[in-house]
Amino acid sequence: MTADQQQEKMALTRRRLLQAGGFGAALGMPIPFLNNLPRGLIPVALAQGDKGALSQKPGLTLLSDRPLNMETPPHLLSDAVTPGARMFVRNNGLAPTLTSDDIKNWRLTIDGEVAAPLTLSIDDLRRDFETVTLRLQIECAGNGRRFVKPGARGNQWTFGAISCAEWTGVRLRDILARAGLKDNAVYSAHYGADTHLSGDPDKFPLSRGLPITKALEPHTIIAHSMNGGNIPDLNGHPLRLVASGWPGSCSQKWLNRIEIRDRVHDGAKMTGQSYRVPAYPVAPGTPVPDEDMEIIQSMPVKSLITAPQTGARVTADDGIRVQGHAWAGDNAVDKVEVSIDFGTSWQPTRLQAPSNRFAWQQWNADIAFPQAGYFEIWARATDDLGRTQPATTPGWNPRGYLNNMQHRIAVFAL
Ligand SMILES: Nc1nc2c(c(=O)[nH]1)N[C@H]1C(S)=C(S)[C@@H](COP(=O)(O)O)O[C@H]1N2
Ligand SMILES: [Mo]
Repeated sequence: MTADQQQEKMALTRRRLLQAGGFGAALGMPIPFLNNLPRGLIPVALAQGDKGALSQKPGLTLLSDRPLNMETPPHLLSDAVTPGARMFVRNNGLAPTLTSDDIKNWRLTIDGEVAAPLTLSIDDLRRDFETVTLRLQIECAGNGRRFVKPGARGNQWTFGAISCAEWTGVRLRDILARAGLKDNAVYSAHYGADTHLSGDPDKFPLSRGLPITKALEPHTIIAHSMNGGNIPDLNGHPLRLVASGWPGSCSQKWLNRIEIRDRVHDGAKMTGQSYRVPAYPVAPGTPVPDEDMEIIQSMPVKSLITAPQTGARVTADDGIRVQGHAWAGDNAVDKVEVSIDFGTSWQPTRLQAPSNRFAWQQWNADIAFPQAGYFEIWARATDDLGRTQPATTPGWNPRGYLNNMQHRIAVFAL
């Protein structure tokens, strides 16, 4: 069959299913063969149906339904602690459908270059290791890809592939201490219970890892809870790794195995062009050979304007309060400034200290407009090494990662 014929056949199947009463009636029932359905069929219905992803996350923007990817509009990210319902979703494969038994019997295996491999239940984690609660930001390395030119394939994230929730769990380093790292341990390899889009059980949609130094960082945790309750299903319930400040892909969801390796991990989306950028600056659009690509580590400094909402009508005389967050990968944010004259002049904002390292930082400023009319508000953050967000897209790379250009919103001063 040619691709055209295949597409035609799929469209036909879809039409017939819709005519037959569709899946709407079936929603709410378990659909055991969900993972085997043809591309594009069920997930749309699920995303839009009552039990669907959008009803779990009202107001989020659906970027793709198979795999499921949703981002959060900036004005819905105003909370210092992101609620589950407003946490973006980035899936590389199909989220697992878990029964309560699956969750009760969940096991985390620690193996590879360790003295004593471990198999731990979630109760073991809660009981045998010190519990920590931290606010940790998670940002997809592709956040901002939409604005990169020439464009890159992949989810066209704008600004909303970022969250900062309060995670509770145990330090990965405490678990690794229990297992006993061998001298040749250099990298971790993470595995989750989601399935590959092809349905092939031998393939993983994503399996990334960390250099052992980042794995041993005291803020790298295995979380069983979020915001005082369960982790949302789409964000990794019942167990996930949180390695804040690095590409979100390092924070494996539905975590069930960490292998310690004596070399850099080569799992799904560790190699080739995935989550990698050129080792040297390249002109936009230049193909870069795989061997010249480097694994992304700390994410760059960035900020977000969460209020007002872009397009808001405000009063010129009284001025307004502008607010948002800023974060800087492994670093801290030193200052955030705002401009209402297209970057000609900048004014300082009040910036709060992070509640802990790797938490995003809140900032706000009171702005007065010199006259009525159209204004843009731009924000730029600077990290503690003096690095500031660029006004336009920074160093081009083939997959459109690490775009930390300034966030801009528009307001009408009346
Ligand atoms: N098991 C698993 N973990 C995963 C992914 C995935 O596809 N499967 N996606 C990763 C990517 S690319 C990102 S950006 C974050 C997003 O976390 P969130 O969906 O909870 O917002 O999860 C990461 N962890
Ligand atoms: Mo990501």
